[in-house]
Amino acid sequence: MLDFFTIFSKGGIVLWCFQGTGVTESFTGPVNALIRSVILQERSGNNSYSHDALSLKYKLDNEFELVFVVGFQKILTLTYVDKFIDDVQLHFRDRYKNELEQKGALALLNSHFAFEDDFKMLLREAEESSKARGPTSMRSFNASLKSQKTVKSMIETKGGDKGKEQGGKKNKNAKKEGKVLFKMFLSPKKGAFGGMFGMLKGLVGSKSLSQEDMEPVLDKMRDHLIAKNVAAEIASQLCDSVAKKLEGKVMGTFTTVASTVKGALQDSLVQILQPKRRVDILRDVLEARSQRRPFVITFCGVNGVGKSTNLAKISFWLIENGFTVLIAACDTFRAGAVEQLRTHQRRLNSLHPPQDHGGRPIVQLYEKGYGKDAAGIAMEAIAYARNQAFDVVLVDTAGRMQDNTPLMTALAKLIAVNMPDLVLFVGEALVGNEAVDQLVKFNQALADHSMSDKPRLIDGIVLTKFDTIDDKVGAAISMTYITGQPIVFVGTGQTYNDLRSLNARAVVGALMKA
Ligand SMILES: Nc1nc2c(ncn2[C@@H]2O[C@H](COP(=O)(O)OP(=O)(O)O)[C@@H](O)[C@H]2O)c(=O)[nH]1
Ligand SMILES: [Mg+2]
Repeated sequence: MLDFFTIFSKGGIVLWCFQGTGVTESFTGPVNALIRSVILQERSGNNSYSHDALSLKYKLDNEFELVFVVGFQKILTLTYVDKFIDDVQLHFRDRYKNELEQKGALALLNSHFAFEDDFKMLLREAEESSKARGPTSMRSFNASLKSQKTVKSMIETKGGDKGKEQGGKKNKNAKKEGKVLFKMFLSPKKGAFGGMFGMLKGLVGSKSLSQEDMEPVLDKMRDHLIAKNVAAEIASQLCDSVAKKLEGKVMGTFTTVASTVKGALQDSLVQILQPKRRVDILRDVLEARSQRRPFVITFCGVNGVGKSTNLAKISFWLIENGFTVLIAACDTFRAGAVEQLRTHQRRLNSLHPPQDHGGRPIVQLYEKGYGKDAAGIAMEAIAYARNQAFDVVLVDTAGRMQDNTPLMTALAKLIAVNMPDLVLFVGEALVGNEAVDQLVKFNQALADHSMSDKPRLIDGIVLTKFDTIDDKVGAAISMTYITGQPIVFVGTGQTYNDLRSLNARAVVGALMKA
C-alpha cells in the first residue's frame, strides 16, 4: 500500500499527486526532506531515502525535468515499487508528451493532468504481478520469510476493492494540480551553476526576491561580463537594472536565484543588441539615387582600429550590389593613408574591371594629398560625386584620440558641414573599458560642435577585428549600450569578404557561456 505518489517539475510545480487511503499525514515534509538532502546534493545513488517511518523512492526524468516520488511505510517491503515508478514515468511521459514539451512554468500550470485512472490501472497491474510472482521473487530478499509474508498479506488486503473506492474520493481532495505545493526556504548557494541539478540549487521558495538574495549571483554575473570584455561600468549598470527589474518578484518554488537573474540578464542583453532603428544602407542608397544625390557615409574612430580597411570592404560590398563608389581620402594626416586607399581602389577596380561597367571605373579615389583641411576635401568630394553621379561617397578620416580636443573639433566640423547620411564609428572588438570613453567623447564632440539643434551624432557602429577575440564579445554590448545605435557591420578579417552583420543571438550566447 502506497502512502503517496507525486509528480512534480524541477521548477517546483506539482503536476499530479495521489494520497493513499486513510493516509492523513501531509507528505510535504518528507518530500522536502528528500529534495533537500538527496536531490539537491546530487546524491542520486540508489534513488531511495527514508524519513521517519516512511520509505521514499524517486526517479528523475531529465528530459522533461520531472521528479517522480513514491512514499510508503518503511515496514513494508514493496517489491514492485522500482518497476512501478518506471511504469508511471513512461506512461505519464507518453500521455502528456505535448503538454510537457511546451516550455515554461505557465504552460505546465495551465495544463491539466488527469492521471487518476491510469495511475490506478498501473498500480493494480504492479500489485497483481508482484502477487503472481509469488514466493520466487520474495526469496531473493534477505529479510525473513515471515516478515515477507506479512508484507505480502498487507499489500493484498489493503490494496483491495475497498481501498480503490475510497482512494478515488480521497485522491480528488489530495490532488493539487498546478499548485506550487512545497515551500522551501534554503538560501542561495555560491557557485550554484551547472551540474545535473544546477537549476535546483539555491532555492528561495516562493518568497519575493530581495537585493540581498540576488547580490551574490549579480556579483558573479558582473565579473563574468567583465571577463567577456564588457566595460566594467556597463556590466555594473546592467546588473543594477536587472536587480531593479527583479526586486520583489515572487519566484517559483524550485526556481533558483541564479537562473532567474541569468534569464533577466539575457533578456536585457538581447534588448540592447536589438536595433531600435534598422540601418538599411542598400535601401537608403537607392533612395538617395532616386533623388539624384550621392549617399554619404563618414567613418570615424581612433587610430589603427580598421577604418580604412573596413571602408574598403564596404566599398566592395556596395560594388557587388551594383553601386558606384567614390572614396574621399580625408585622412590627410597619417603618412601612407592616401596610398593605402589608392591600393584598395586599384584592387577593387581589377576585381570589377571598367569594361564590365560601361568603361567607367566603378570605384574612384578623391584625394588632395596631405596636410589639407579634411572637411573641405570631403565637401569637394561630395560635390564631385553628385556631378559624376556616384551612388555612394565613403569619407575616410584620420584616426584621433578622443581626448585630443583640436582633432575632435575638426571631426565635428567635418560632420557638421557636410551632413553625411550616416556617421559610422569604427571600433575594435578588442576594447574593454576604453570603448565607453571613446564613444562618450566622440558623441560629445559631435554634439558640442554641431551647428544644428538636431546634431549629427554617431548613428551606427562598425565593430572590427571580431576574428581576434574568441568569445570575449563584450565590446558589442558596451558600444550599443552607450550609443543606443546598431552595429551595422562586423569586421572579421583582412580580406574584402570579411564583413558580416551582427548575429545578436550568437553574441548573447557567447556572452552567457561559462
Ligand atoms: N584581424 C583583423 N584585422 C583587421 C580588421 N580590420 C582591420 N584590420 C587590420 O588592422 C590594421 C589597421 O587597419 P587600418 O584600416 O589601417 O586602420 P585605421 O587606422 O583605422 O584606418 C590593419 O593591419 C588591418 O589589416 C579585422 O576585421 N580583422
Ligand atoms: Mg586609416
